[in-house]
Amino acid sequence: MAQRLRQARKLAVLTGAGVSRESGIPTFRDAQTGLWASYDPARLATPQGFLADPPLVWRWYDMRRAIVLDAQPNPGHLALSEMEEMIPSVVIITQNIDGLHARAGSRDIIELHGNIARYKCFENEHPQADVQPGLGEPPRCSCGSLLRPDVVWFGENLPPAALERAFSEIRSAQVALVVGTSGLVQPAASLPFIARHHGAYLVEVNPEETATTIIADCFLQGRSGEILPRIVEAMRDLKV
Ligand code: BJW
Repeated sequence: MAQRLRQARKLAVLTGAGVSRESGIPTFRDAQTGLWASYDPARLATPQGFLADPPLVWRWYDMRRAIVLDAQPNPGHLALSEMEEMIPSVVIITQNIDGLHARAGSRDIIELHGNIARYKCFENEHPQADVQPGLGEPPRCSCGSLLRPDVVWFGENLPPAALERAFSEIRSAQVALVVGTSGLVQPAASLPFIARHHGAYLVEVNPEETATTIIADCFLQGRSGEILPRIVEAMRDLKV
């Protein structure tokens, strides 16, 4: 497996919440500690939920933004950025909104579900910078619409350019590495299947089996903060 990675000209990495778990950021679907165990996604992560109670949703994202700002990239994020030293093209396709891949030094990142540090207005998607923290409710854009975090909620389309590029990169990768995602949310969940269909060698890293495991060529069971640095170490020991 390390040899496959070492010889790849292009590596596409699909990441989910699990890669940031060891940075102290909760995942969504863990039965005990996942966000959806104590919060209702229909009220907090849909456009309808936002319109029903804008301050509730605004405060929930403020709380999560504070966690993200406090967090540091973990050895898993760092190992992925180190792979760039050994593979000519590494693209990170992430469902995460926390910005930790960029802070770990990865240079080519496709954010499928947006970024919690950015804001836009609800009606017209006007981007908005410099929003004060702790307002308690969403301020308004100059067009009059309420501001919201620039993330993708259920029922919303993913940013078209990001999605198009993700499909294209995954089709042309020799190796696809799927890390810390349950593989339950579409369309991101279809990317590993497309990679496999186009002949990529598929490696999955996760403590649990997922919807992707059945098609993986190699399933490495464990935490990404432990497994990914070991992969990098094994790659460094190999000659190409
Ligand atoms: C570790 C670890 C460690 C733990 N190391 N690993 C029916 C069928 C098919 C599709 C649909 C359907 N009904 C509706 C849909 C569409 C819907 C969808 O897929 N729903 C499914 C839930 C059924 N998708 C959408 O709505 C998307 N838009 C879309 O499709 O547009 C077209 C359309 C429109 C209208 C109707 C139909 C189609 C948009 C999806 C947006 C998802 N948004 C969220 C919130 C983002 C903002 C925020 O953060 O608040 O994105 S939801 C949440 O799930 C978040 C994540 O990015 C996403 C994926 O979760 P992820 O990352 O996989 O996390 P978990 O918690 O699920 O898994 C964590 C994993 O880590 C686990 O496997 C652990 O084992 C592992 N782990 N510790 C490594 N240390």
